[in-house]
Amino acid sequence: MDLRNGVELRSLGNTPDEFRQDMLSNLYYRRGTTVESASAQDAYETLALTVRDRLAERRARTAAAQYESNPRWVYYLSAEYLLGPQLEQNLLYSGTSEAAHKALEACGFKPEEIAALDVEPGLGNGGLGRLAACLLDSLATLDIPAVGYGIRYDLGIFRQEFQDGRQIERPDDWAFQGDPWEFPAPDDVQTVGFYGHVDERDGRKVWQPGEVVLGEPSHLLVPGYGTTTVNIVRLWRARAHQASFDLTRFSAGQYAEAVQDAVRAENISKVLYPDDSTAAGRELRLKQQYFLVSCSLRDIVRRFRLRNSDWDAFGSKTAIQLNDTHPVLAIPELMRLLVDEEGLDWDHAWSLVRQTFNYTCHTLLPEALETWPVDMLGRLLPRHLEIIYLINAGLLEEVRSRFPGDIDRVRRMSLIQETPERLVRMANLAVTGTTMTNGVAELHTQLLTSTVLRDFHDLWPSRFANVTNGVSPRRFVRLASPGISALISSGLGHDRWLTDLSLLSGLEALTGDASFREQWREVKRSAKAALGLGDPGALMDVMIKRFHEYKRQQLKLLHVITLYQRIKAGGYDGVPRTVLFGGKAAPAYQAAKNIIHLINAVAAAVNADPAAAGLLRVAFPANYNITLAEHIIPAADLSEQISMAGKEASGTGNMKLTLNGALTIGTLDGANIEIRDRVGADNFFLFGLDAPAALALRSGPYQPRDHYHADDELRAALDAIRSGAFGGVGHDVAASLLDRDEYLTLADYRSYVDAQAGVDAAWRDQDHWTTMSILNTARAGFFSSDRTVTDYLDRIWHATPVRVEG
Ligand code: CR1
Repeated sequence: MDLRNGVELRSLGNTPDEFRQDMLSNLYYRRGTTVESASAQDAYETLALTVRDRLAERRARTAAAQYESNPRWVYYLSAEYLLGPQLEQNLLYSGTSEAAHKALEACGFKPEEIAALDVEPGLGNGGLGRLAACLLDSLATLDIPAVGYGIRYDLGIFRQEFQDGRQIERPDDWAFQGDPWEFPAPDDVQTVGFYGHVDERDGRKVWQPGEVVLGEPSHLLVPGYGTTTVNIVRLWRARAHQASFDLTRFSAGQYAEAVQDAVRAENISKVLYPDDSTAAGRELRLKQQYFLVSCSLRDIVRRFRLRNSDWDAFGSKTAIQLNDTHPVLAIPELMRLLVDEEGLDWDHAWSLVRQTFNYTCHTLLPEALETWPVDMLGRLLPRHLEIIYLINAGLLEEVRSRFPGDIDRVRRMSLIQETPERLVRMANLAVTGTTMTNGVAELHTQLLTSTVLRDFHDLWPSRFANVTNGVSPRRFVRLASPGISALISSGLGHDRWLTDLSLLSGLEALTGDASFREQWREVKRSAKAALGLGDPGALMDVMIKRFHEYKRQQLKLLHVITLYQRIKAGGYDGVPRTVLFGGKAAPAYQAAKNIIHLINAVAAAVNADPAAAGLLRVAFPANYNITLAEHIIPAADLSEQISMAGKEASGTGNMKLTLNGALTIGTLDGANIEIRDRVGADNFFLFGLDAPAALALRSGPYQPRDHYHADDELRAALDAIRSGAFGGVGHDVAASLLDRDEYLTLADYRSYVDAQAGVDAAWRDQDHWTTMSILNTARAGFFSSDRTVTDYLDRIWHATPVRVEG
């Protein structure tokens, strides 16, 4: 192949023989060992390198083609990525699964055992981090020149264990054995400043940082499916400057003191904050955010300069997406680079900045909209605070001229909250410093523009758009469900659905084919058998997501207790069910941890009771992550999407489950609404208050105890919890529901339990259930992240593909 300057690259072969040869040379030359003495870990790493080499070759072609065309780049800035296990993905995308299988066997290794050594980098918490990974997958698949930027945390999201039913958090040293997928790039190291003061020199502001830390990048390959394009995600790791090692103290035996500055520097990328949807107001987190932003922007500018010299072109060559507010300091940082370092005038710089950035909001919870104490921000980043004040002055001037005399509005929209504490409002800064702000589902965008960001929508209505989330069909259908995928492909007669998911609609015609229905049922059944949690004949009822009171795992639990009490009373008329929970709670979120503890206690009681055998079982495998999700999702019959309406921004697990033929029981919240619109009301179990009704009830004098008194089954379930039938933790959970019930669990209980009776009735007609299941898959093609990326391209990024010769 012809790269730049006519340099040729030898192409690697993909026959089993060639693959085996390359594996052997990697084993000898890069692992430094032999077949006879190779451990399973050696085999895994060697395999990974051999697959990686194939992708690296495509990466080289991609980089050359992208450089050549000098396109508009899409840069995705995200503090979190949940990339999932890399081996199976990279085998599939490089088309080497079979060759690898044969090569391993020829060397005496069991492919499944080797695959099990692949550790997923858990560099994110939940939906937002996984969405980032799905978008990168689709960007590459659609041949868009794109780079993801993030942080290479030493410790990812904690490993969850249960001890006496309680969640225990263990460190996740994911790269302990090294990470064979990573390419370190120490020569692209960046220097990041913190603290210090601002001087003025020749009329220009100069920030003199009081502390500097190095940002060392490495990248992972992000292959597209069915195309040559291989993009990258670049992750920054904090390194101490060598000057921060105090040799004098070390020589004097003061070992801890000698390294304390170095340790402080490297702590910046030490650990992922395990909070989901709550702002953690800690200085270290603010440092992480600035670290990501500063390293990434310098890298983006470096890349821009490879092909361009004129700053005027910057905005048209660069689209930077801010994934939630975590990277929003990029706005003042780019202003600082352009004005202080490059000498552009303020207005010119501001127009480039606004042209460059766009912002995605992922929440409706007011407590999740980040704010930072003015003092803290000003101490850590003195020049940035000045810049934020200047941006604010411009904003407030515009507000005053548009809405003269509306002092309240000025107060609400200011980038600075004044009372009770002075805080910088990052979401306000994000909307002000970007071209477009988007929500992640129709309802979410509508609620954003009518509530949380209403004032900004009043001022700049055309700056808002919706882009409904999506998921990668490669990861969450093809890799997660080889069985369903093979059946879909044989039913449709092709596998083009993997890159055009709307083609799933071809399955509708097959619902009339009894043998196809039978095969569909069989595939779902064997996925349940493979999961090994409960009888494969039972209805697999799945609730997998982070633990949060607004998501209402407690509602699902009340339903389980009600079923159990019906069994105990001899009045159970439901179908056999396995109820499966999966998910983590933020370590400091006690109410959510109580719910986990209580679920485990109820599971222990139910699973040990012979009366429940064959009727009800509760499974709660620990440490829910992408790897586990890929096993659970294909096995699910029922998808629990039961948040209080108006709280879940979108949800993406709901999409993954629908695509795998699970039927949803859900509220009219987030993307559930769009799922129901598409699969049809007859193929969806709806219950509960809608968003306006929930809001109305919440804003009045809501009395959860009224529901307790009015409903015998609800009362019995709560009494059991409260009395300690499932341990002391039940008391706290019951008290919180009876006294506050912030998320209207009791108000929705009866409607939910009745809808679950509808689920039982539907399950009894297996043939009809299968038809509904197929229809769910057939009609869910919209929820591909390829469609999501296409929407971002049309509405926000305005970037075009660069095709790479194969
Ligand atoms: C939202 O809670 C949404 C994802 C992706 C989550 C969820 O409803 O589907 O973002 N937010 O847009 C989140 O993870 C930390 O915040």
